[in-house]
Amino acid sequence: TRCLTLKICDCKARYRSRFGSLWPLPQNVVISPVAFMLRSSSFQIVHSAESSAGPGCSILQSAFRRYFEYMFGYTKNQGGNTKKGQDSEVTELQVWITSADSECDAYPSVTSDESYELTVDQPTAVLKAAKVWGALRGLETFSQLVYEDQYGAKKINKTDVQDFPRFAHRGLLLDSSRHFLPVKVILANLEAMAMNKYNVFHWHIVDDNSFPYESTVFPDLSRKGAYHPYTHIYTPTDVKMVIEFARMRGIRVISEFDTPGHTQSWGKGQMDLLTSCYSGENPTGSFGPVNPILNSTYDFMAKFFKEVSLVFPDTYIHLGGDEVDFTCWKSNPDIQAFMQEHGFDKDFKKLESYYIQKLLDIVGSTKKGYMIWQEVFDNGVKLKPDTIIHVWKGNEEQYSKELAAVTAAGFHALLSSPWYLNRISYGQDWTVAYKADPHDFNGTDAQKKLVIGGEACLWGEYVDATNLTPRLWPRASAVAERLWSNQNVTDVGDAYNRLTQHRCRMVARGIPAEPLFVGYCDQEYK
Ligand code: CP6
Repeated sequence: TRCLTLKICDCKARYRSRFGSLWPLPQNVVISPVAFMLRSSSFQIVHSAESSAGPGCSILQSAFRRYFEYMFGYTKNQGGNTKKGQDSEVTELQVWITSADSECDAYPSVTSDESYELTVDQPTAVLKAAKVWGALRGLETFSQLVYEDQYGAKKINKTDVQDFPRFAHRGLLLDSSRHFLPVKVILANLEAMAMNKYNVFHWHIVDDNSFPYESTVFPDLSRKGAYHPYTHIYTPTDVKMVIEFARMRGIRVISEFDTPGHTQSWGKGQMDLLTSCYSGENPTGSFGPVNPILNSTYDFMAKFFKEVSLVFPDTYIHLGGDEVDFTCWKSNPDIQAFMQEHGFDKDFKKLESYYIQKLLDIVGSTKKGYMIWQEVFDNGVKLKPDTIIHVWKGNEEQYSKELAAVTAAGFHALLSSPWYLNRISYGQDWTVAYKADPHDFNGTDAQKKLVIGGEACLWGEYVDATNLTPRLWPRASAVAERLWSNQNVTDVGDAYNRLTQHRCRMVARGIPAEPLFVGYCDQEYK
């Protein structure tokens, strides 16, 4: 009956994968049946003598601490019996950064090397990586290989891993405008992201409903546009904290300031930024998208994005550009006149393109690359060749067509359509996310190479701090494996066995990830 209910296992009642609880599955892994002891009192994570990084590397130093604590807990087994037992024991994990530049003090980027090799043997395990980013991924893998035997003793098997990501961009979108998300919640989810080898936090920080980003150049934006002018804002210190916490985990922070639509909250603190809507000859008192016909709009955007480009160190900014409603623009007589002057006729897509074009030039001059939602590409806006088109609309047939069109035009693409985790349904919908693949479209190898990855999205209309984490995890884990692991990793039954254990591990580490199905965890959430 278990199998009938699940409809996903092959009815041989497999309860464990031969890959243990590894998630996402490494590209190459061989786990031998030979098991070694691992004891907190006699185990340490150290820099290898040959490593280009040492105790001065704070990324590694704090990762060593973090993973030691995940493996052994804060207090458990401390001191204890240090006499060597009969079993062979792993007493050291040596971390060896092989490249002369470890990138310890750098920010991660789309070209960061996240590959690593891990050899678990006794008495020493070795983790080799060119850069710290690979070492971070390898430490997570090492910690996932540790398990408790029937007596509660920590064990790890002799294992070889060679691993690297399938896609360079593995992102997660959180929306802090529809509901304010406390920094604590954001940090907890960055931690969960690291457990799943995600490497991009797409921060959809402002939108129609509120403007929690505290701008130093335009403080009125959050003073008037946030839900609350000082409890529901992200101060410069908060933003720095999020960025540094993410960096320590090899995660980029890409901010999104979505215009010209989705900007109602901007209007409260910035006069004349939004278009006045009209009923016949009279303004109605309500506002539409950013007013694209005023010079003051572009002066504002230049100053604002100059600040944003300095606050967020990532070399990319997401500029939105989705779902622009033309009703208000259509109603406004000044805009009608401007349309005539510029020969746009009644084609408001041309006006939208006019705005975006100018915005892209402004942001381009800050030396940043940009990402935009697919509408901007669909409307034929002229884009810099390094622009990333974010595909979010449609069903499988529609988004695969879009991916084909975007890459045929030579642009980089990022897929989110199948990963709208804000959508919920009864049953095991993680399998739907798991089965989608960014390379499932008709195109040449060159086109496939232009797909840099994907992002899971958790839009915030129905989500705040109370339900965000369980709504996201472990479904976002399914996306993580699709984006990290080899294309041929598609066995849903094996994935189920590993994912139930991975989910319990997240729970044990303090992340309230929801269950996939019936069952229990050895360490339940507390
Ligand atoms: N907000 C913004 C949203 C959405 C988008 N942009 C959205 C659209 C459809 C669904 C979920 C979210 N809430 N700014 C689209 C990119 Cl189902």
